[in-house]
Amino acid sequence: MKKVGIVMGSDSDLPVIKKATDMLSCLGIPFEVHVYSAHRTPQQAKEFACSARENGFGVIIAAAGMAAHLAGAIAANTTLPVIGIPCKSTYLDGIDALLSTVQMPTGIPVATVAINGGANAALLSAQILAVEDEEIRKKLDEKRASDAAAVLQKDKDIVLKL
Ligand code: RP5
Repeated sequence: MKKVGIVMGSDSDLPVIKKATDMLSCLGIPFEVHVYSAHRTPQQAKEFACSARENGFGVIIAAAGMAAHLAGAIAANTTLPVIGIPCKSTYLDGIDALLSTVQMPTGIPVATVAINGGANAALLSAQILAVEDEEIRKKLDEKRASDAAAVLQKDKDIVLKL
């Protein structure tokens, strides 16, 4: 099974990444996590991206806040799909990172999830791997069914309560 590569710009992004690793663990998908910054350690970020395919990764998640260039910098150095997570930092409520991540110029796409959207980044990475992996597809189908059952139970509960 291909691995998911997860890169965060700073260890201060870890709470967002934890949502992604928890989801991937639930789905039984292997992953590897690194701290590489597009600004502070650009060489390491580039080397990770350049070697990601030969190192067994099928998709990369990149999380960063503020002037968030990490996902774009990773995407510039690989043709693997890259999912960007804009992280909310102290100022501007994460809008800065959202716009920096989503507004990629033509030619180097980054699939951007919501601000702090770690869980959805993991689910999207799983869906990408599921194109070629039946085992992951089944797990995603099971998860959709159990999520729907949980909502239907909430509906029953609220009808009884109110
Ligand atoms: C970004 O700057 C990181 O991804 C982080 O979200 C933000 C702040 O980094 P620290 O100052 O907390 O290391 O590069």
